[in-house]
Amino acid sequence: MIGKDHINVKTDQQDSHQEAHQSWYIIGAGAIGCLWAYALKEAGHSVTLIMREHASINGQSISNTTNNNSHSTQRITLSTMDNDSRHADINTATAHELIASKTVIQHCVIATKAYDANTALKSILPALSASATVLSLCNGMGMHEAMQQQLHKHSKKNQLLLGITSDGALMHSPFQVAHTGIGHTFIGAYATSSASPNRQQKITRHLLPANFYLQHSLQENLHAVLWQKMLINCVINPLTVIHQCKNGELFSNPKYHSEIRNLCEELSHIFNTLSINPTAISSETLFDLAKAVAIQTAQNTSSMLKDAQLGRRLELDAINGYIVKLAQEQGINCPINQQLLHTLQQPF
Ligand code: KPL
Repeated sequence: MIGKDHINVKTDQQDSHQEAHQSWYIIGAGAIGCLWAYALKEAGHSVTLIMREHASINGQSISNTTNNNSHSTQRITLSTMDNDSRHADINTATAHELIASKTVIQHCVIATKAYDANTALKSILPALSASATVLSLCNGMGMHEAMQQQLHKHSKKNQLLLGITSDGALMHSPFQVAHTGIGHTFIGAYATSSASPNRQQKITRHLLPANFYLQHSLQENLHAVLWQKMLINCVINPLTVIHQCKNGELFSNPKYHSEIRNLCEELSHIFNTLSINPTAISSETLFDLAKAVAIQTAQNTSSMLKDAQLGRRLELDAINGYIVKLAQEQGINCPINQQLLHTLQQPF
């Protein structure tokens, strides 16, 4: 059941000032969703995790605690990089409960799998304020346009922001998350909205408090950062599944190098032929970028390998599948990516 303090209607004017206290709603209680829930709560905000009707995480069903105000709560435990254990109690609710209690959502994070992002957004649309800010932390590409369309159909003043993060996070069990790599999150607008550039900048600038635990910065042109992360994911994610190895081993083991180089060659060729960025990327640069990220996250299991280990659907459509789609639309050969897709579509 949702109580009154979830109700949080704000005006545009309030929006443009940094607020000491905001109410944040997060969809996706995976590693990144829980990391952000912890960080926002620690920064003094109220945080509600929006759960599925019969929630389960990594195959484990979730039971909530109901506190005195009859809110459902969950305790998030975060293991920090220096082996400290920190806790944050956060509210939980389903989208139905929020809509039924006439909650108005002004700030929302979507941290689901890429293939769930649009459905997740749809589920909370009736509760979104007409000037809400939605921050997508999803991996991959291809789903943002549909999200933007949905949001703008709801209200032209809604703002879709993307957060491109290199933070490493690992879920040990439901709501028990480890921060396994200190990364950085670049945040910027997906596309220009009907809000004036000034208002848009203010929303983004004042989105997160100065004492926010996770490193982040605003990025005027997110396109280049988004694509760089995407290309790196196209290298590390599928190959760690195929070789069943952690990120670091992919590059520390020389027997994988020629395969990585061939994949980088094809990816950079597609990227440059499509003129995605004004600046081309060489296959050597892509190899070095992917290697740097793999070393930085050496002990991490890539998100795709984790999904494969848990028997979950892989985010192929938003990563290598998206590249294949773009290449095929323009008649560019992409046999290596096609072969990767074919291999990864088989059960592991
Ligand atoms: O984003 C990642 C993922 O696992 O999806 C990388 C960069 C590969 C780090 O694990």
